Amino acid sequence: MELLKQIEAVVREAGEIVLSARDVLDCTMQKTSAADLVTAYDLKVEQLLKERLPQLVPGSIFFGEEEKENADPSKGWAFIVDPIDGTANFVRGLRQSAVSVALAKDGQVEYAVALDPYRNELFTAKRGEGAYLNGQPIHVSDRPLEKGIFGMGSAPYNKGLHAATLDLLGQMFDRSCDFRRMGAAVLDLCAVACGRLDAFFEYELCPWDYAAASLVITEAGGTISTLEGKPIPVTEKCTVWASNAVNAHVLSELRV
Ligand code: LIP
Repeated sequence: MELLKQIEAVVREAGEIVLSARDVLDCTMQKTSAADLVTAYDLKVEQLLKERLPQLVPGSIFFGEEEKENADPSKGWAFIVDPIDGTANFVRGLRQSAVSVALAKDGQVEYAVALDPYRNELFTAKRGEGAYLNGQPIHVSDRPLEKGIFGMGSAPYNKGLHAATLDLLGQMFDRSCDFRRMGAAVLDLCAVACGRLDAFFEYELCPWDYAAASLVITEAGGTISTLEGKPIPVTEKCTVWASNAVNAHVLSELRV
């Protein structure tokens, strides 16, 4: 079985754990703040992925959101994993969360698998071979922002970014029809890839939030960078801008 299919199979097993969750509030803990949560299910999913994924690529490392320590994912093969993206949604039963796995080689994402277990939507990509939703090719929209809807994240773990976030939100809202804040960056970015959203920004995301979706977007004909217009790293937190090709120029016209 080809490597992408092998990763998909493990991610689907992880999705079953998400769907099996019961009494999530009883197993929820705070990390850095009341906004930054982790549950026993995040840990259970990450444990499954940590056990199974590195076996698929001997010598690879595992870089996961809930690990106490992570090795440098920019050297050799590295699985970059968010076991449950949108944990705050998961805790509250909002059913807008994802399991996200990127496989990078020397800091460049080569394979991407992101699963919305609630809608049974599996976004996949292999570098140079396109992006897919449940096996069907996907492509970004061709809607200009003035006729579009964009997604955004509110960087809830860093209150120091709220003023900048709200300023940019106002700029983008003035140029568009509307915006959505759905609470799972992986799904927001995949929504850009399949044309449901026409752009996205957030002032702070971690590699596990954006790594897989970054490849899905570029393989779907979209663009993704930092808000400063630099390439997305896979080693550190950064600002994120993503859009369809039609709106790529908008970033240079914004005050970020
Ligand atoms: C979350 C993202 C969300 C973002 C949060 C956080 P987590 O991921 O999905 O969009 O605003 O800052 O990064 O922590 O639930 O995996």
